[in-house]
Amino acid sequence: MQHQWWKEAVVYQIYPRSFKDSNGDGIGDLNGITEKLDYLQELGVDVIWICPIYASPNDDNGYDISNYYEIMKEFGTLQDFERMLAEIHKRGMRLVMDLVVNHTSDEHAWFVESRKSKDNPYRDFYIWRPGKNGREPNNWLSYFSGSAWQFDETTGEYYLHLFSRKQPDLNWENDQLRKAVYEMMRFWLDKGIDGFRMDVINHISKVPGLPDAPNPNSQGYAWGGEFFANGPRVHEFIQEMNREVLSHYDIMTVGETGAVTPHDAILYAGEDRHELNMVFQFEHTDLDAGPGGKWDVVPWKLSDLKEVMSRWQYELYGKAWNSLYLNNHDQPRSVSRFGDDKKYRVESAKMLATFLHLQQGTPYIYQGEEIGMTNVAFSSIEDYRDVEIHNLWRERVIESGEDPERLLQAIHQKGRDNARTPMQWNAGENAGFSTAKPWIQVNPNYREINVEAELANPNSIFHYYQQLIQLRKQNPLVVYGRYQLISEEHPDIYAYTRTMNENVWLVLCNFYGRETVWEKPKELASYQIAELKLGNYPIQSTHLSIDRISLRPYEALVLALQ
Ligand code: TEU
Ligand code: CA
Repeated sequence: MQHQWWKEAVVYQIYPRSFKDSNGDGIGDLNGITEKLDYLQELGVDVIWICPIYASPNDDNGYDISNYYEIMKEFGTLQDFERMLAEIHKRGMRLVMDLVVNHTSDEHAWFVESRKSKDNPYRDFYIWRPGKNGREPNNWLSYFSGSAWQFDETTGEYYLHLFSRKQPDLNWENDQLRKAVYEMMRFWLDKGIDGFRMDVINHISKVPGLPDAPNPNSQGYAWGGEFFANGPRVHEFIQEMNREVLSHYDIMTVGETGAVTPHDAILYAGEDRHELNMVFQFEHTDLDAGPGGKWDVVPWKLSDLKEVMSRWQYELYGKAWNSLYLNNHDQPRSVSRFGDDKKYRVESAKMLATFLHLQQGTPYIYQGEEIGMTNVAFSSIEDYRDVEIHNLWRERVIESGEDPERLLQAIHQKGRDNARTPMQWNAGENAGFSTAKPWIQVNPNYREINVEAELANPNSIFHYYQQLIQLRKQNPLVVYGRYQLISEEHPDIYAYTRTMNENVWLVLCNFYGRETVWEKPKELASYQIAELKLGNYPIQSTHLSIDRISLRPYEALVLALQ
């Protein structure tokens, strides 16, 4: 297996709008990030991935870009950007930017031109079709509720938008469009950035003819994923991008790819494929979705989590590299979802971190995860800001009369705004995020959960993450060792080993708030004792017998076998 810096790195994801406001307008910004770089350096992360900071009308908080060459006004200037980048590099860290090229904003100059007339030179930069039998060109659903098509009066045709109406899909079949994207990528890479996280990059190639999807709902719409995820020309396009742009720089790339299997991931990120370095898969974040989809929330099962994570570990081993994440700006907070955000918040946050960071792959920490930030439960829909949530509400409650309380409950569990409340820096006004009223309310638990309190407490979650990161830096086994699930049938414990040369480490994670016992399985019969490398409870001895280990609520242990 090739050694690479991006395999050894730990990535920290910043959602700039909610990270730190430096100028008192209630919105996080680039100078706010620069102010907090020492904090990130103290945590020990190597790479910072910043969600989109380009000019945008913010229908989807920057994922709707109106100018790829400008910084969003609320976030600062190009000069602020250059200073931030220089300060990141000065601290030995690297910067990965978001690349959003499946769609632009409808306010992007290309789209403004494109919608003007059928023979405009930019017409074909987007996906335009005439209606069919007085309806949309096909029956595809948008990710953000309703049809994926919007009628445009000027030319009497519809344009495709897999996301919001203000996010028209780009037409990657057009060579000029692809060239323009590559040129824009070079602009940022030539400024010295260190890579891209590529938004829904596996959606850029649509099946020609844009066929109707099967199994329409009562309104006639259906999920068309099979016609736009991992489409016919996607690998050709990414290989072209690699040849034209990526291969000329020492960078890291990660594709955001919903609806991928390990087999697909090897095609995107295989060591010999000349495409991307790794992808984000979504199988583990789909475990609490019922037959009705994301908002039909069901309890997830530990046995499923073992199956999914292990399958990704086994199938990618030696072929492609895993990315490891439990939350991001689109997902609920991991401690609320997979741990216990009340009685055992600290223990379970540390356990989840151990579980994730000791697997093979590049770990991603989402802002606030390192202090155990939790989901939020706003009592009114008015307090939410996310376009996905508001479209859902309009469709289900306003238009279809569904029970608002039930939907609000699902939003409390799964809504993207759970991850977007302001970073909790201290117990002061607005959690130290801003001197003004923040664009979205602070989670009321900021008085107990905040960075200042974490830094002051040697046993905090923050300090545990620091230790985990150091463990990775000091032990190549943590990066490159081979993964093996063990004690598969254990109902409470997720257990696995990592092996490199003659060294074997054992990771034990109790996923529940009760004591449980682990007994050594026969494949480890030749080991009797272990050295404790890390644990989330205070332990007196440095060595322990591994025949039978009793684990406290949410206890996690990392043991080097002897
Ligand atoms: O997300 C793409 C995506 O498919 C999901 O994670 C999506 O946000 C979720 O399923 C909605 O339920 C990316 C970005 O991460 C997200 O923030 C953007 O809204 C989206 O693309 C459009 O750019
Ligand atoms: Ca600001």
